[in-house]
Amino acid sequence: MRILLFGVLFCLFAGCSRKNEHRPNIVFIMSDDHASQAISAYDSRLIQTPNIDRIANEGMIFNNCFCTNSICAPSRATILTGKYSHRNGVRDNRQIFDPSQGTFPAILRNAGYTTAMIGKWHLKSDPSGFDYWNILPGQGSYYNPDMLEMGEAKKYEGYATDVITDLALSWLEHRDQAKPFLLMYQHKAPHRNWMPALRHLGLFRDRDLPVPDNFFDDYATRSDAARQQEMEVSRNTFPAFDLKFPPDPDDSTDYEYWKGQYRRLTPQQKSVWDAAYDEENKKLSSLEPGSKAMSLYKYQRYIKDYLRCIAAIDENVGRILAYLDDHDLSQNTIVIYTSDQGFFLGEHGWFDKRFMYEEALRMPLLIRYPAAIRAGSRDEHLVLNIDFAPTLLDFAGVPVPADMQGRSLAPLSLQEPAPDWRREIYYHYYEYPGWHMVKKHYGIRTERYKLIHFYDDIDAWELYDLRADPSEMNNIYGLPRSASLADSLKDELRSLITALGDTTVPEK
Ligand code: SGN
Ligand code: CA
Repeated sequence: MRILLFGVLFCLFAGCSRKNEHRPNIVFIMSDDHASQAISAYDSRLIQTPNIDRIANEGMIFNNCFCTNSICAPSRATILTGKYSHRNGVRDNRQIFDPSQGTFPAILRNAGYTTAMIGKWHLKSDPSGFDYWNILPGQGSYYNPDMLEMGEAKKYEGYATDVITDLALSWLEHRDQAKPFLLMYQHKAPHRNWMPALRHLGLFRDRDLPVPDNFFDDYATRSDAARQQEMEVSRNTFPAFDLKFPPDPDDSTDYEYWKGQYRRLTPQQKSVWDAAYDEENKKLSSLEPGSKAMSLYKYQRYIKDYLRCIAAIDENVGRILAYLDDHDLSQNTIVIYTSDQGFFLGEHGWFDKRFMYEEALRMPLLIRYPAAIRAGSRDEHLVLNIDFAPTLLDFAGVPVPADMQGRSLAPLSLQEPAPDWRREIYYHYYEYPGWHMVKKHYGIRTERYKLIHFYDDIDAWELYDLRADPSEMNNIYGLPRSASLADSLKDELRSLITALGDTTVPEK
């Protein structure tokens, strides 16, 4: 009896994890705006990402992971707290995160982990719950980035994706080895304005990438929300800043944005940069402004630079995985690869995210944990970014606070039965008016259907049958044949809003 009691107490205090007496280390890798269409483990039409894919091949790939509010700071606050935006207080990129509400890194640190946060943070308040932090201020820069190391401003020479990795490797090397560790290693790339590393400027030079079938979408059948956005590749990209076309001082907004980043390059970096884009820009003089050919050319420039940024992420993920291998850490370390949200890669003619449509709603999620997760496994359940915090606490054997709204993914990743897993997800986006002018909306997605309500200066519903119409080109809301479906989804949506306590939904 005494031995049993001792065993239980030992488990409680030593943090016995699920079937695992060694508390796992955690490397949480998050990039910014990395769509799953640009990870070859999900879709190999655009780019090969062998190092990121390794995490899936040696672990589990989640095919249906979604964010609850497709924008940066809100998703990050949700990941840290396990709570929806309406509960954690970060509904858009302007609100300041209050870390005193509890975050999974702080909880792990209290439970005996050594913790670090390196790279893009974007939550306005300083990181809290970390033994070490070194972050990009705000959005950060791609070249020779300024960083804040424990609050102290420093400038690092080099390319942000490489610099962040160097700092992460250095922290791993010098960490307190008596404790398990949590490393949050978070890239700026491939966020706008998609500036590649010099060594990748030649990638895709000799070929064009496939154009999405709905690049020239006319938004017929959709609500005005789809028509009135400002995120079209052909219309809303800045020629110099985004597309690296020759800068024009008369186009003052674009010129100032472009100069702000270009002037960060050293003279040597500028000469390699200019040579590469001068060569690519030769074609421009043959293209009529406003023509279809020009739109397609802009798309090629956008997607190539976006993917070039990902090439550097993939290489650097390879460096982290190699470090774990070389230091005998791979077996007992959970490695997660994700992104704060999805992104449009020309689908509907767009870049950016925000909409509840599939490309922006989806998040990549790959988890490797050889001590517990079977290599090459995949999961199709509907999982959310609110689930990340409970998952990591669960794997670490630490109790999950009752106010976290997500559920541990551990049973799914261990392929244990989960008959009561959620069958629908809830989403709410708020940042309007603002960048890209995506109207406020909330909605529900089941395995097959999606119902969205746009509100504020509009009152419009959209309904999609994702099985028949995976690209969401055909809004069936308002058709007689979908009336009862819409009614039952509305009922489910109302139940979700009540269950999740979202008092920010306007009364009608
Ligand atoms: C910047 C970008 C926007 C982007 C937001 C939010 N403009 O403002 O295109 O939507 O960030 O992105 S830029 O010209 O400054 O690049 S987020 O990922 O941080 O939410
Ligand atoms: Ca983002």
